[in-house]
Amino acid sequence: MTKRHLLMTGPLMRMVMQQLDAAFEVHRLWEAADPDALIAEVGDKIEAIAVGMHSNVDGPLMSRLPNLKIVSNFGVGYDTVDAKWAGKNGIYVTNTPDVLTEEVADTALGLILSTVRQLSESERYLRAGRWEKDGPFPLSKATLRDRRVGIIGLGRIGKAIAKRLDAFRVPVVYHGRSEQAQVDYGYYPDLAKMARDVDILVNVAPGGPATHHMINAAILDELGPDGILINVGRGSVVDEKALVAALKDGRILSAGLDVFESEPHVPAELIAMEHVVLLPHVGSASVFTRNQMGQLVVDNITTYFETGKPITPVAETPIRNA
Ligand code: NAP
Ligand code: 8YV
Repeated sequence: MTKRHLLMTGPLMRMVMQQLDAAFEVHRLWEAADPDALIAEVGDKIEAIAVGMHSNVDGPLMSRLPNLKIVSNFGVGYDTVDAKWAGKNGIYVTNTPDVLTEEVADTALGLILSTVRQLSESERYLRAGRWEKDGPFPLSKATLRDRRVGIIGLGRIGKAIAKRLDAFRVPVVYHGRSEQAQVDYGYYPDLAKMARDVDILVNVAPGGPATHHMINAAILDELGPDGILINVGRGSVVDEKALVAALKDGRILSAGLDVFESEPHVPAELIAMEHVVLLPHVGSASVFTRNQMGQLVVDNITTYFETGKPITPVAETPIRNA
């Protein structure tokens, strides 16, 4: 039986590549000496794309693939795929929701605790032999006691973070584009007002033009000198230059970041700051969770070709029968 043709824009997990290689004629764009020539040669045969966060799948690329039916994205965030263009042109886009929710919420809590209680900094102190040489690590400036958390983006992951904070007896409020039904947490339609009223801002909103630099100098000033910013959403949501300035000037206390504006680049000024906590985008990065994400990338494509409908299409995707 002849295999359908699939374009892979960059390397994915081995278990994903193995399964896709077995089921499809896979074209590896990043390995092509001339990617443009590869698209010109096989573009009209391509029916599916498998993509990670490493590359953009935009209108100009998709318009060169006239038989494209599905773009399967590794990750719940799909800001690197032009889903609006795909939807308008009858192409499914899928992501990997739910299977990573608890893992990312765990990471967010780890970042909150580590930042508030300066745990990374105190570990570096111990490893440098300073406990023995200089005495006890200084008391942490902050505590989780008497803090309020404001979550930007109370979606799947935001709710899982809030649930964990409930157990810690830390009050939670949230900001989003609209108030949610059946949610007891206080809603702030105005992000600046929420930033003024809370001590910790946690961003779990997606990337993209609508949220670009939503957390800017003015929002950080509202958060104030005791305030802490946690970002597990997307780096593009935070104006990184404004954040560095606010941290340097002591206009906010600290930050715990898993995502950055130009990954894997992290500004040297942030790296030089002892009191901030910086993670290399590991929110979902356990073998257990990444395997589930990878399987969903494969299953979305194979299920689409078997049934005409993928498992987890994104909101912009038109539901239609193949
Ligand atoms: P989700 O269920 O769709 O939640 C996203 C939330 O963001 C929604 O509550 C939505 O609320 C809010 N939102 C969307 N656009 C907004 C805007 N313009 N302004 C304010 N709020 C907005 O998605 P999820 O599964 O929780 O994932 C959320 C994001 O986390 C992903 O998109 C991804 O960027 C990030 N993520 C990061 C990692 C990591 O490794 N660090 C891992 C997984 C996910 P409204 O619709 O009411 O506005
Ligand atoms: C992944 C993520 O690290 O799901 C997301 O949106 O940011 C993470 O789970 C990323 O997608 C891997 O490429």
